[in-house]
Amino acid sequence: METKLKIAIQKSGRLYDDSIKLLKECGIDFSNGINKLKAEALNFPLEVFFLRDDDIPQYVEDGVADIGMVGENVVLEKNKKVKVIDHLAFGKCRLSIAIPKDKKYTGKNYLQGKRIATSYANVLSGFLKTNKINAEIHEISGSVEIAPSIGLADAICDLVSSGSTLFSNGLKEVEVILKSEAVLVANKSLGKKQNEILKKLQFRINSVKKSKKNKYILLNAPNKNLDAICDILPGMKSPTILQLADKGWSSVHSVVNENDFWGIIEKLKANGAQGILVVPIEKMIV
Ligand code: PRT
Ligand code: ZN
Repeated sequence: METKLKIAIQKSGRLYDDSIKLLKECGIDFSNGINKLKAEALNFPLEVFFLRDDDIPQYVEDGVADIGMVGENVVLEKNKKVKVIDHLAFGKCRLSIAIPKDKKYTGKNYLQGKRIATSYANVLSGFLKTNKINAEIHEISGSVEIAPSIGLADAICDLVSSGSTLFSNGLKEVEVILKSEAVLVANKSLGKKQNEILKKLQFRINSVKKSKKNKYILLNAPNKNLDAICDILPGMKSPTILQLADKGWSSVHSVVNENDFWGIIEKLKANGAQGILVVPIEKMIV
């Protein structure tokens, strides 16, 4: 029987759409009907399990699933024996401490002797220990943000992304204790065959991730400035240059990282580049 890699992803929730999208962008097709617990990929040796995110680290530790996509926050909180092998660049958030907005925060010492409500008791307790803060942890499983207003706690420790939940509950963020995104976790003792499939999957995931960070750029450049323009554009090896019908001008093609993008465009324009086109890249194999 053909060996398959078993991957666990969130059944529904904030990571579901992006997990499915990433697998599809890796060219992996499967049908994911509502309420299905399991699906087989049609064109890749992969079996997909749909689970609650909290259970994914345990399933991967036990080997019921070989790998999983889950928030780093959950991995750290559950503290199971799994390896984090890739960051997936979605599900970004931070685990923060927040207090009522009318209170004056005086630094970490403010938290001494306070009651902090959270669903992240382990991560919070690590933070408190490291910072020698003596505080009482109230572990609750949901709606943490209402704890201060009902008198259950003086502060909360919860996930934040836009900050609007804190805001609408009269709270302000005072410490970020963890920055998190979805990660790929793996069982610590995968078989040889599973490892081979995993390498192929990681290669595809990395090509998709790289392509998202880069743009393909095309522009027209006056030949007299070609050297300067090529210095600005690193490209994968070096830019491609094509002669235009209009002598004295060339078309230059290259790949630019999104972090440097606007700076590069400004320099290109300053060096006489015209007709700049920027195109998304679907996959990037380097
Ligand atoms: O049913 P299941 O147990 O699988 O899902 P869940 O309800 O436990 O998790 P879910 O789907 O809410 O979140 C899954 C993962 O998404 C988390 O473990 C994080 O890794 C990641 N993530 C990213 C977030 C957020 N952003 C986020 N904003 N998880 C939760 N939130 C919540 C937060 O708890 C708070 O209630 O959103 C609210 C704050 O959002 P803002 O935008 O108002 O700041
Ligand atoms: Zn959960």
